[in-house]
Amino acid sequence: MRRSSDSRRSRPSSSSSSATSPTSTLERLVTLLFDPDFGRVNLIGEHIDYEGYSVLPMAIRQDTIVAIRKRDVGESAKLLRIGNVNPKYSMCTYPADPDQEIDLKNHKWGHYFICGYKGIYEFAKSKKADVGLPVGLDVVVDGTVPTGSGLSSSAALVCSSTIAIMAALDMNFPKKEIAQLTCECERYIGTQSGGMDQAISIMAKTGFAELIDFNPICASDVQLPSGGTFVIAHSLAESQKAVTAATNYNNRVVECRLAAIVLAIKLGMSSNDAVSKVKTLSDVEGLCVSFAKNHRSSDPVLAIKELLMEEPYTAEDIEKITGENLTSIFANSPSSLDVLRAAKHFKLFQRASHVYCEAKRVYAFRDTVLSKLSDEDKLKRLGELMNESHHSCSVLYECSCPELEELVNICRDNGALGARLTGAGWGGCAVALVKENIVPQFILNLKESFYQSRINKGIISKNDLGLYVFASRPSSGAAIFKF
Ligand code: NG1
Ligand code: MG
Repeated sequence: MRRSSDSRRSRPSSSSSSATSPTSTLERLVTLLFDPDFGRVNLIGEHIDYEGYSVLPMAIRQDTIVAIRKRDVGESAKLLRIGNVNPKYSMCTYPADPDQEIDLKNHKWGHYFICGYKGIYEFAKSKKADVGLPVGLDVVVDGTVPTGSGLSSSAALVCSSTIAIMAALDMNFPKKEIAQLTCECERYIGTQSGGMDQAISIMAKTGFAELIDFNPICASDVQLPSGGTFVIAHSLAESQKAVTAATNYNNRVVECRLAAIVLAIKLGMSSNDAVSKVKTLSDVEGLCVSFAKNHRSSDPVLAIKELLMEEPYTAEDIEKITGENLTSIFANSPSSLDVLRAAKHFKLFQRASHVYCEAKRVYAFRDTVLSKLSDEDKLKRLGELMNESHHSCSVLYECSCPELEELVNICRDNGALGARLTGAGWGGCAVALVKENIVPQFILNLKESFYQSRINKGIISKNDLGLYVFASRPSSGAAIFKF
């Protein structure tokens, strides 16, 4: 787990820094460019961004910083050298070649930088921007977003790397375009992510949560009711998404695609069209209107109740419906083929139920915030929606874990209005909505009921507790500081 939060808090100020002062390599690098990018906590809307549905996250104060400088002469001009202030992450070296392949079988933390590096060159090429020949880059990364915690440390690193490279190469693109490009380039790591983390990392504003829509990416400010605070607590189970993708994250993306294809066929689309055109469950929602002719509602949840079976589907079951082998449906996606190799069956009904209901909860959350209810009643309703979201993640999407279940229950037992896992799940953090006036006591209770036994077992140190449980206000998104 991470070192103490204060270990890198003495950043040099712009006035005291100078590229020529006789400082250590790190300090000299840091004087060139600061680029903090913030972690995020998702308040509601889990595992639906990659299905095209809106989500509602906010940025948190924990951040990732990338310091960067160009090297355009000698041998260094051929290399990307990526160091980390945290000794747990050893130096990574790559060729200064935007066309390099990322070695997915050999996962390294520096690969996230390369996602941004490849992404920015590709984007610049598509915009016909003149970037000149590749140059070497010296990079140092530091950060306080806990890794594998569902707080989007990966996206914070990809986004801050991308922006740092963009600035080092004297390029500048609008925020919406950077949000889109970072969402796409994180997929080089092999996870089939949606765009939530990158969008909020780039577009967050202090004081607001954001409703993020996709296709195209768009963020609308959501002012949360007063009197409530979000407390984030780590379950101490680390979720290594890039390593477990085939059975966890990417597995769910594949299941959703299969659910969407099967549903489209059941709703009357030809199998050829369904296989070639339907990518997400949101693509199928419109077809439910024709289903509605014989039913009272075009609600996709009613359609799946009638058209999908609750028992898990085998590959053969699905192939009978589609008339095509699953391996040929996913032939262009090596990470999906990994999923097919690892999966025994596919829970199409459960995954689709989660996605459609969770998508509605996001709007119910936003509508509650905008409603005429008193702040107290708003908070109560938001808490209920968070609890419903957690239940769905846990039971239908099966992305919780015993540690998260324990933590969420402890949050509720100690007065949270609502509590849920946040981020991909399978470990990582929970977020609880807590009345402001009980926050200090609430955190103390969590320390006693959840963390003390882990401190006793030596899993974490008492001094680091503040890293694992904290209250957070909505913070701002990424920024560039040039020196
Ligand atoms: P985390 O757990 O923060 O990596 C992931 C995805 C999101 C979203 C959530 C689940 C990435 C970079 N992020 O978040 O896009 O799908 O899971 O809602 O893959
Ligand atoms: Mg991540």
